[in-house]
Amino acid sequence: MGQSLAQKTALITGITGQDGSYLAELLLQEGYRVVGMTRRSSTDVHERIEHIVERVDIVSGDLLDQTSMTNIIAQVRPDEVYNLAAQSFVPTSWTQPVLTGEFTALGVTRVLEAIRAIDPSIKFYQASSSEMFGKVAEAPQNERTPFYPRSPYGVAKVYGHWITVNYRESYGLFATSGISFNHESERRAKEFVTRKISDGVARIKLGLTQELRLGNLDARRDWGYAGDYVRAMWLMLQQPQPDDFVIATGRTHSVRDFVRLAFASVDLDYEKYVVQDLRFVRPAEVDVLIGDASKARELLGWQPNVTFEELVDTMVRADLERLGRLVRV
Ligand code: NAP
Ligand code: G4F
Repeated sequence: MGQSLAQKTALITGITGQDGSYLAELLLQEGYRVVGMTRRSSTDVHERIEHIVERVDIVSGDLLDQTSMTNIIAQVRPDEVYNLAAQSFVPTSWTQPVLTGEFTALGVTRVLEAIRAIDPSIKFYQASSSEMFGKVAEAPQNERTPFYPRSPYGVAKVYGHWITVNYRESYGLFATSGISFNHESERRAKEFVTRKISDGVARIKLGLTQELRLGNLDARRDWGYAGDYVRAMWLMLQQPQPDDFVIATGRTHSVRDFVRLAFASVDLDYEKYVVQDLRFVRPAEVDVLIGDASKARELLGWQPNVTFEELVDTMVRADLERLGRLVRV
């Protein structure tokens, strides 16, 4: 792929994931050369980036493998690295705690070490998480709220956050941590609760199934739209100084609210279809999250554009359309 002198290069780890796909689209629009790191797989994992795969460069590497990370940074020589790759599903972190620590915690150090060794002027973004607040010390949560993670995933993200801060302070790296609250879209993997609900509602509406089995309906989250959140990630790396930023909508809703609205959007009553299933209840729960993104609003000029109601509706419509096509075939 040809590159002009002024063109910036961004490396995205986790480009095949939800956020990676939206961020790649945004950076292409902004004129970047986009390089995406993918790990070896025996199946095609490019579904979310199929529409842009001709416009990005794909390199093969793994957060578990220091050599691959160092070689990629040396070969690509990015201006900016967005570290989005992780084992990101909270329940899996209880069944695979060591692997989660390797990917989600130590993986961050491997990327930072590669940057430090090859070119410390490369800007680095770490995808930190509101799961770090866990059993929350205050509401709403901001950049100064203490962490109290409630899952091996949350613990691993706390490590990833602090190693980012530490490399900023120890070596002067431009290392920024974005503490994002939950963000969703029609590209969300189906095991996460919002997509599980939108997919389930569409299946029930189309007569493909009769029930939706869920865990704790009372948990509350600050849910936003993924497309809005990747814009914040990019803005963070355009600042004069590296820093930490909370990205959130400032509104919280229960899983039950999401369910009720999703069923209502297709004129169904959720109480007739939702079955509580203890298999989906967690050993330790994060009961309520709500973020205060004032710093991002003031310094980045960032604010979310998509409301909770729009998000629910968009996700249900997208699943109805997708499954409707399959049913018609
Ligand atoms: P996602 O859809 O689960 O994507 C995760 C990505 O990481 C995938 O591309 C996956 O590749 C890649 N990956 C996993 N293990 C890897 C490894 N060992 N080496 C290289 N790549 C690996 O997650 P997401 O929702 O886009 O989230 C992006 C990041 O933000 C994650 O770090 C997540 O923890 C964090 N975060 C997300 C949210 C949210 O609400 N979405 C909120 C806060 C923080 P494969 O396709 O090969 O599996
Ligand atoms: O959709 P979830 O699985 O997301 P969770 O655990 O909040 O984590 C997501 O957001 C984090 C940011 O805060 C990210 F860091 C992380 O990578 C991920 O993207 O669950 C949301 C809530 C939980 O309280 C869960 O107990 O929904 C509740 N829930 C109820 N029934 C369910 C279910 N969750 C899932 N996945 N499946 C259920 O059947």
